[in-house]
Amino acid sequence: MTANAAAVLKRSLRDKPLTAIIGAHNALSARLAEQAGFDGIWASGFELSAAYGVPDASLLTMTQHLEAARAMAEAVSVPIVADIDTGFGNAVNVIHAIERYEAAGMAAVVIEDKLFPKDTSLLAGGRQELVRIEEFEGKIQAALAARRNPDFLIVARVEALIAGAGQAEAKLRAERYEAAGADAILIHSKSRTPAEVVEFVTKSDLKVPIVLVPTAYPELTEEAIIALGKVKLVIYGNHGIRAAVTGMQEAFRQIRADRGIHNVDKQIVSVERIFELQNVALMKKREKNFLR
Ligand code: SPV
Ligand code: MG
Repeated sequence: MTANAAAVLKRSLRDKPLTAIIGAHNALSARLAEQAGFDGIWASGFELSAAYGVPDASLLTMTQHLEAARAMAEAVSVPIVADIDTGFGNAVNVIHAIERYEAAGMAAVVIEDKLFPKDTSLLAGGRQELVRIEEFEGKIQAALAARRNPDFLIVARVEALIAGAGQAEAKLRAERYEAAGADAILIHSKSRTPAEVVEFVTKSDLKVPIVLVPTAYPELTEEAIIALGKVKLVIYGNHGIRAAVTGMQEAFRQIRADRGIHNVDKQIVSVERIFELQNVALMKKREKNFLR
């Protein structure tokens, strides 16, 4: 964990053309993301829900997500952006959440403007109910009032495009959330092409940085995002859990097909690599110094 992860993230957003973070669901996946060179970790509600084998629909508690995010923060030195969904209820719940996520060493939180309990954004036919703008302004202001470190970023996530409410509603909400004090605006879309977010970004008068999650429109590369000019943060939402499933599915299938582990053993990482990821070397050093 870095002493001031929030300041590190803030500096990255200011100085880099684009900051790129990726979803993780535990300390190990966060560590792999850091080693791969990402600027930070997205403590994804979707990934954690999937890891528990439940829908991403406000079923996990705040404590479950907070503990997973804390474990990630303890395992890496890059900043963690915590996905706190709708803030787990109303503005009072938001204050409770901000106090705890900030104390746990997060650099930022993203709060989305949907009704609690939410449904996951990318689900075809999902239940996408937007909260009233005034209520969400209150939640943003509650988050701002609750944070202790002014560098701790409060990102407002606009779900109007996800809900099918159109560009005008998305623009209105983004502007109102910026005026309420949000440090950045995440515009989410489940459109299979980037056209919808590109229209939003190019017509935007926002002064605060824009955040994209290009899961549904994967052809939008970082180069193309930088060319848009106003986007400072890209979040690769769920590739950690999808890659994990790809890997485990194939390895497990192979072991069953082979009725043994003789083939799979050469195809997966060694036990030594896992020791490395567990930081066993550090434990050995401590043993040497302190075991008497
Ligand atoms: C998440 O990763 O939990 C997100 C991104 O919120 S999405 O699943 O695309 O809504
Ligand atoms: Mg989420």
